[in-house]
Amino acid sequence: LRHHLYAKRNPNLITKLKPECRYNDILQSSKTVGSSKIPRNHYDFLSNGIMNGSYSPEDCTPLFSVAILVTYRNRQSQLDIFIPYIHNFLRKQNIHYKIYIIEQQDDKLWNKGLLYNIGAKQAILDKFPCLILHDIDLLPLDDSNLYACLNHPRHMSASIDKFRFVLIYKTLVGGVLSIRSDQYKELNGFSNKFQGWGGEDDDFAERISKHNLEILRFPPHMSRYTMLQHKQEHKNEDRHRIMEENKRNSQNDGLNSIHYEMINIKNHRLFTMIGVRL
Ligand code: BGN
Repeated sequence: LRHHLYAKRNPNLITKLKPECRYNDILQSSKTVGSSKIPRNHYDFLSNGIMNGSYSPEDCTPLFSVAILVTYRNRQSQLDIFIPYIHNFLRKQNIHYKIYIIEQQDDKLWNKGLLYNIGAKQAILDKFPCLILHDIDLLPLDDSNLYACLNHPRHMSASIDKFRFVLIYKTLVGGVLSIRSDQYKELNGFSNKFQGWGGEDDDFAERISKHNLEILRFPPHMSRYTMLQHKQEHKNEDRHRIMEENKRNSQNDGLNSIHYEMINIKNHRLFTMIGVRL
């Protein structure tokens, strides 16, 4: 997988003259995170270097700039677990990252594909070269699962406890997926037509293969996640039909055809919340 590694900084990130961060031994570098250095000021201590959901390592120049996109509605208890967990996990990785929560603020059917398109549009505007599409109920278990893009999309959550750590089918891309921003644009993002649970990720896998991209995976032990418990969402009964329809036409349905009402973009310390009505 090494030759697939795709490194690109966010040009907006001002980098001082610092050595490049190292990635070949993440476990080793993670030991240095809890150093006993006295924080420069109280605010640094409070924020641990995180601001507006964004973090960049202090002692080295990161090679990777990554936007983490999390779609969300009405799962406060999961957000409360996910946010601190993921910051602790990611701070050990020596990457520059920012967490976007895209919240559907209406009572219409859940539309995850459209929410991802909205988040991707913002992250691309913010010059992030790499997107990680992340379910809020999945927590990564292995520090070597690098949150960065490779030269092909990577399904990062192949091994989930809920599925007894077994990949349930080969083309699954749901859960956690990394993809370069230029490739996301090339695929025209997700279909906006899937309302309710299921199917939008399988449709996205179709788009990936249509554009001759592969789905990469790290070895299973590096791709382990634990899933937070919740009740099953209402399934979309139309999902098979829409998938069949989309096989014939995906050019006009996706990132280039999103309709929504932007409510606000709110900067919290630990994440940036994009509130929308669909
Ligand atoms: C599949 C769902 C995915 C979901 C996985 C894992 C469908 C589409 C059928 C045409 N696909 O069955 O959306 O991510 O299970 O839960 O329902």
